[in-house]
Amino acid sequence: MTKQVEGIVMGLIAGFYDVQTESGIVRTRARGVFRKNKEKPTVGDHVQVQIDEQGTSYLVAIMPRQNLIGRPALANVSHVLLVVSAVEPDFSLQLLDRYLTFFSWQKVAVSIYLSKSDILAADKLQEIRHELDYYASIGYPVYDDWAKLAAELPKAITQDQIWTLAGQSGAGKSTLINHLKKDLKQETAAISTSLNRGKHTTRTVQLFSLGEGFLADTPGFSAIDFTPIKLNELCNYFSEFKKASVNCKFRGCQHLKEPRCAVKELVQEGKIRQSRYDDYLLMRNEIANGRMPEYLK
Ligand SMILES: Nc1nc2c(ncn2[C@@H]2O[C@H](COP(=O)(O)OP(=O)(O)OP(=O)(O)O)[C@@H](O)[C@H]2O)c(=O)[nH]1
Ligand SMILES: [Mg+2]
Ligand SMILES: [Zn+2]
Repeated sequence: MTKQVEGIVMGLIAGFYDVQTESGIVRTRARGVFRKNKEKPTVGDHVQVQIDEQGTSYLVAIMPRQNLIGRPALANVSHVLLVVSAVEPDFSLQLLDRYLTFFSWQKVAVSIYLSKSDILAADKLQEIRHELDYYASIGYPVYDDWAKLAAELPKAITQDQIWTLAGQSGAGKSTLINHLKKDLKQETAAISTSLNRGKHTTRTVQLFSLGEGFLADTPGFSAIDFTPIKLNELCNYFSEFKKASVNCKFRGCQHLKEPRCAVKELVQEGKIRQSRYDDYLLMRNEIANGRMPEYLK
């Protein structure tokens, strides 16, 4: 008798999909129909798997997705754990703002983890902590201690939620996942110092069970494309701008040259970070020009 089971795609290995079902992992191929429809099952997808009497299984249906992010892609992400390194690669507010804005646009919540705080001089570290306090004040939980994260994360990941690591290559995503799940041994590697840009060691997306849901390791991705974002909606993805904008004189204020702009007033008072505002202007330019600047590629 043929039976049909539901599950979540955990990983992709040489054309096979590993699907977590109630009765364990099923390694299966996908029906040819997906190729014809230019659809592709993706890690994180909720799927239906058909298993016949001989035990042969086929992935036969993909349930509607909440979202699809990254390259390689991950589906149904509810929360990002963004890993930013204090050094190697250097801490970058600009890159942090890029990630936060991008994920805000994708309607994905973000927590920030500062890695490599153990190898930076105390005064420099203090500066970074001070910067991150600002991000905590605008609603992003910040961690710089993996032990604390390891204690809280499993409780935070609720039923079937998919959380993912994100951040620059070499930032320490796989290292963190190794800390979080001692039995996992994701490959980590020293970053190439010549470029100060991580060497890509993680090449595939894979889900690991954690708490009541999943945590995904992903290859580092830092080339974020803002061009699909509508220019006049960008300001909505800066949470503190959005909050302040109810006090702007004009509805739909873009916080540029408009009179009585609450966002610009807060920037002048030092209550909104100048760096956030500058990054907002840079991203606007990028969207208006339809391409990202060369130095960020
Ligand atoms: N001292 C120190 N080294 C770290 C820390 N986190 C990561 N590293 C080192 O940084 C290097 C890169 O770490 P990975 O975990 O491979 O980085 P990744 O973010 O997974 O990189 P990709 O897979 O390329 O995206 C490795 O040599 C790690 O040992 C940390 O908190 N402290
Ligand atoms: Mg990695
Ligand atoms: Zn305004």
